Amino acid sequence: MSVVKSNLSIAQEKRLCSLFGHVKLSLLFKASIHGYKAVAFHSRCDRQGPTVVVAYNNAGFIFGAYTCKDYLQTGQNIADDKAFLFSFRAGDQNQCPRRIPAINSQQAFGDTNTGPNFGALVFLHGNAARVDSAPGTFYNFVENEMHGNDLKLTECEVYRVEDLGGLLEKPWRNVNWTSEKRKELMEGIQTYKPTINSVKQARILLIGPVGAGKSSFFNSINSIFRGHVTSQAISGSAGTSLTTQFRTYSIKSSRDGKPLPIVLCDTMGLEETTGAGLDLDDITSILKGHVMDRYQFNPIVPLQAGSPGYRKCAGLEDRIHCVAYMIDACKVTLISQKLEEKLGSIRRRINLMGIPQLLLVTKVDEACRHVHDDLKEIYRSHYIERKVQEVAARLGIPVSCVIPVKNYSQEMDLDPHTDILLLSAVMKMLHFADNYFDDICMGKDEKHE
Ligand SMILES: Nc1nc2c(ncn2[C@@H]2O[C@H](COP(=O)(O)OP(=O)(O)OP(=O)(O)O)[C@@H](O)[C@H]2O)c(=O)[nH]1
Ligand SMILES: [Mg+2]
Repeated sequence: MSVVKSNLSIAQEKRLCSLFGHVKLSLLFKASIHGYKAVAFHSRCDRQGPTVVVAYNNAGFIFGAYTCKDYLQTGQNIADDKAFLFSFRAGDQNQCPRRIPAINSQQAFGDTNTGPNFGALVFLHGNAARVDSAPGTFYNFVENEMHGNDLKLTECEVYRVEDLGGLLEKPWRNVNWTSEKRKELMEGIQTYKPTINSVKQARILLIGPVGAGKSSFFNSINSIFRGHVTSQAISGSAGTSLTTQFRTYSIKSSRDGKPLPIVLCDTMGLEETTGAGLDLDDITSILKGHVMDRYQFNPIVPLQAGSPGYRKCAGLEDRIHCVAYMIDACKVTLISQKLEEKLGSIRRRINLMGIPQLLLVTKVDEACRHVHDDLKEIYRSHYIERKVQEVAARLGIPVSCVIPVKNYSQEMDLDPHTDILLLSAVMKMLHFADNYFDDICMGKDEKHE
């Protein structure tokens, strides 16, 4: 699955966004990839909430249409007082985009089975790389100013428009951002002891879609204890999972220090299609401690008992004591139904085994500009709060078990605020692992009674 890239330059995206305020654009449809066909547009853009069509032509115009309503192919004219057409010259940085509201907001667009149909502009007209232009129908404009009379499209994209909102008056969780807190968290992790003597290290399994930041999370925690940014685990972006081996990472408390009482287990990314990405049966084997470090995942054939990489006699110390799901904050809304179902089956299986689970929402810096500018605003960001609630509801995990974090990705130096969020997440993992150990002890006690 290759990544579909936007045609907009950063400067052009900024100019487009200036029409909306504080929003985030996510590319849903790109005609040169998905086809200049109405049916291809509808299959990707129906029921997506607020969207903007962005068309390009050889005359150098970027023009299109926004609606805050769903495309549903009802055959009706749709009322939308927020809808508008827009246009700007691709190369002219100083020109403010033109914004043209509907003549009558009761008729903003025709919800037909054609391409996006705003009356005066119908994109993908005749299932081709064309726009039909008829000013006076729903919208009025001068054709030369809208598209330079060039109706042949060189590209046509549709983006979901997400309102990022502003900042809450009060944070919805309180964080102590002091250097004392950072030190306390590091010491808390260094001195942690599982409540069961036979287990020396709590094993935490990281599971999540491709590119969610699983390997980066290990790299980030490792960096904090090393005292500088490191990247032992391979991380980056590719269509499929970069991590193809099961890795159990021990972390030293400093460069020459003792191993910490925690092992982070990194896995291959989940994919929505069967036979791709991490397999449910392999997850079960990992949970039970049967999968050895550096086992090469094979999405087609799960690990079999007796195969190389299979640990036959797995003890409690080999098992997983807490599972941490990782989801990219920018992709929460884009999680497909299939992936949601896959995550649901994984969750049900882990629930049956009584292993505590929490969820880390990564890339908060990419998802929200306020957080990008100042990480301390993380619990005041409307957008992050909404994403946490949305992902909690979709995966059936209580909001109290969802932690937003930022991994180290391009930074050269450590940042104390980034560390505090990451270390707090590790602390929570250790508390959850304790719950698992307590449960096992109670089970034993009950058997003895
Ligand atoms: N801005 C930002 N980038 C991040 C964050 N976490 C990870 N990344 C970037 O996202 C990309 C994917 O991260 P990985 O850690 O490789 O993701 P993964 O879940 O291990 O992916 P696979 O192994 O391919 O399944 C990398 O380019 C990281 O630098 C984050 O919190 N913020
Ligand atoms: Mg990885």
